[in-house]
Amino acid sequence: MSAPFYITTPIYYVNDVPHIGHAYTTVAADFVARWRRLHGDDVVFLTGTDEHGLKVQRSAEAQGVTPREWADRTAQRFVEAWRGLDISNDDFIRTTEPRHYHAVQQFLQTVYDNGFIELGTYEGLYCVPCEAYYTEEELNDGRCPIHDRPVDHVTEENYFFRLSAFEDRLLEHYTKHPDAVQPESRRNEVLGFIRQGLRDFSMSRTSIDWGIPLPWDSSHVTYVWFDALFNYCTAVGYGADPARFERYWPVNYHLVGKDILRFHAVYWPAMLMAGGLEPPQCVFAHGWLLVGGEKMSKTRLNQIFPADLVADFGVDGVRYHFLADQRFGPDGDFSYESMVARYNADLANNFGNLASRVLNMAVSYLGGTVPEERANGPLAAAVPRAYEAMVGAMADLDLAGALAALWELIRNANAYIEASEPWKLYKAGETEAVAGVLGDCLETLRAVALLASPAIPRASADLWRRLGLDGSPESERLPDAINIGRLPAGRSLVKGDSLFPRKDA
Ligand code: ME8
Repeated sequence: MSAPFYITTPIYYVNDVPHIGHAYTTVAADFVARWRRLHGDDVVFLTGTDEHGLKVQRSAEAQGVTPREWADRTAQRFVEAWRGLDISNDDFIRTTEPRHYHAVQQFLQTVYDNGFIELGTYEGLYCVPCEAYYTEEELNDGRCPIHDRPVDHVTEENYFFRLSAFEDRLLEHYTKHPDAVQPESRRNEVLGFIRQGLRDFSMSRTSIDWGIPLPWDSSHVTYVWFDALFNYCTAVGYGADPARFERYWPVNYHLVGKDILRFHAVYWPAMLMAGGLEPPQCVFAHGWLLVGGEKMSKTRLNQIFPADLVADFGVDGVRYHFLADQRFGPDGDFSYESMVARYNADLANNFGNLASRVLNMAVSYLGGTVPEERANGPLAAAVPRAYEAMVGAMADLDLAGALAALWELIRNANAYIEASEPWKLYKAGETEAVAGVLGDCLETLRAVALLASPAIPRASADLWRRLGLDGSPESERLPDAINIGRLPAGRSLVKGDSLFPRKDA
């Protein structure tokens, strides 16, 4: 029976259209989901949209439409953006769906009955883009530390979530599960925040009605973050399908940007505990994709849209860049120039070139069929070594490291061709030796197509077909599928066009 594996992206606000910052997290989650499927896991990969709250309500007002119309319109943009990047999500959740209303209300009632929600008055400083309250000390000269804009002074009668009751339990949880927040620097940040002392937070609003009403007091709607975080439980059947929920919860990975770490690693586990549920197995917070050294945002007008990059680099080119160009964890700068450079170096020169050289030689020297012979040269050991390195890196979500290990194999294969000079062997009439060398290279290409498929599914599937293989890399199961000798002799090879044509700077 295959193992359950549940991975999520944040659900994105529908006040904004999808840009490459959103794509960054989503492509990363897709890579991991595909990698796990390739190992036979029963994967649920969830993404979606966050549609309630003041921020969305105000965007809709600015457009002169109802929040629901606005949400319908923008949610569709996200669906299309992910289709355009070959994202393999199993579900797309919208917080305005009835399934989510039911789940949230049931959960709220449980937390209320457990005594962790109580009525109070709130007076505070609120940042609408964050949908969060700040204290004076947290602001920079009275401005939101994330959005660098003035905050609103708000007084409301609110229900409060008793976060303060969970300080010890959270610390105990993170001591027992040191990997539950990654990377390490983020874990330290979370521990530091908890140790400073946790304040109860207001979890309802009366000033707006665009939200989920509290089941015991319909004059209040649920605070958008309380509603949004619960999407992760709704999607796997909380309150509707207990067996399914039991199977996938607690989630394996929540991938999030560092901007929303606190919500995911402090509020969320406490909320779950309050409702008698287990906290996430791991919250992994990555850094920002910066443009010219700044975070991309609507107000800075420095947003880049995935479809524009796909037009220039293809789907695989864009996916590969996000995964390989910066480590998953720290911030990284995005630039068109470095994208061209990496595309040419890694995809056109290394990957594409290896495929076309090997296939061309096999067509010229072997009549275009997979030979029986194998030289059992250095690649026979390099293939499993690359796979093992990828397994290790992927276990740590070192996505760029995993691809670097695979590209090391590609470089080894190119170097092996240089060293063994099949063209000379062919001229010298050493037919068996040529077949042996190319046999090893073709086996390696098969392994490369297989291991690259979670990152660059299109080129990998194309290469798979050119190798005369049936099905697609996705129909294979690792680790068995990595074994050398899986490429059947006698199959017809196809040269085809270049997989990644070079780009001019
Ligand atoms: O925060 N670099 O939604 P959001 C890297 N609805 N990642 C980026 C990025 C950038 N420049 N910009 C955005 C919300 N992201 C809430 C989440 S979850 C229950 C609710 C990515 O639309 C990154 O994953 O503001 C970040 O955390 C997320 O988009 C924020 O998306």
